[in-house]
Amino acid sequence: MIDLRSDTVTLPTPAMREAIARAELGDDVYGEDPTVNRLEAMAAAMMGKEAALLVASGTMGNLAAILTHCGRGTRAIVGAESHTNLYEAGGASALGGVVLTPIRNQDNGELSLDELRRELAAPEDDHFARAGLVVIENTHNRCGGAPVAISHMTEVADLAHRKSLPVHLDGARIFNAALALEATPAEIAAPADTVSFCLSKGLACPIGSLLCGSREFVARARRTRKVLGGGMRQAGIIAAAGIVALTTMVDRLAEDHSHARALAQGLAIIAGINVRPVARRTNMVFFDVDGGAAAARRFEAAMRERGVLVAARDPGSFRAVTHYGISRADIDRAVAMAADAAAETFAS
Ligand code: TLP
Repeated sequence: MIDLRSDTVTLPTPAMREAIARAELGDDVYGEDPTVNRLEAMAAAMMGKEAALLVASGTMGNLAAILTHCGRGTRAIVGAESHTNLYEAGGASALGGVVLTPIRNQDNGELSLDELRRELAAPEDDHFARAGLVVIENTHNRCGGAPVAISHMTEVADLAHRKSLPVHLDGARIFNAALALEATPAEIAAPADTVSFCLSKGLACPIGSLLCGSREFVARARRTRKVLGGGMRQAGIIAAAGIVALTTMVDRLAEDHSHARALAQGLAIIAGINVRPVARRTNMVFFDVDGGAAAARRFEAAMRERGVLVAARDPGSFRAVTHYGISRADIDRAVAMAADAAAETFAS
């Protein structure tokens, strides 16, 4: 199978398996796992923050961030299309009593600054939940994997900070953003007070994300992580793969971006397939097929029969993600199979 559903399907590299087997371990709840401590120090340095905390997943990283920043009954202002708003099972509300206030995302992943200004201008009034946080996402998953300009992030942060509100960056794919924006991860994270990023997407680790921020914030987030049941013991097993990822898997993301460009170009010339344009493509291709939901179902099944998996999104639309383990030959094959599947879909 050529599995393009997500970069989360990546399997660990041989070097990761080797590092996992040899990892020096301790009890991380006591702060005594040397491999976790090494990974957290590396992550903090790469993000330009004082400290970092290893968590089980991107969802846990964002949740721990929101619960640490926000008190019960406060509002986190998030993009309507953001992962936090749509795909994190309402955790911040369910577990932290935090109200998510969605505001519009532009097609390029930026937040509507007008709506943000309006939200932030809400008067101190007992009717309203107090604002506690602004969340941004880069790269922006649902907005085509678009890298969001640092200048925009700075504008958002300036507006938030003027109201003494912190900013959290969901940087699940911050290394893809860095590559596309020709910037360092630290430059991208700089406008935000805290940032989470994932080891288990394009970097191919089996598990793990890091939440980074000031020493004081991370100490509080460590407590939140414990509350969430996320205090792990010999977590160096996870961290060992993370260290391999940060040292060997970042530069190769360029290959994924070039594969995504090739895939987008290949799909774009197939009749009945419409590729959603993005200004700077990272590792994702969003497309829809003519004929609505029924045609889309036929297309997806025809792709599956031909050994290619893509993720169904909104009715009639799909996402394909390139990643470690997908070669240029796989992309060429996926395009050929898509042409075939489209011909079958629209013939019937
Ligand atoms: N995204 C997954 C799905 O949940 C949609 C994917 O396949 O892309 N932030 C962003 C921007 C993400 O894309 C994801 C995962 C997360 C956070 C959550 O990470 P995990 O899956 O580790 O909890």
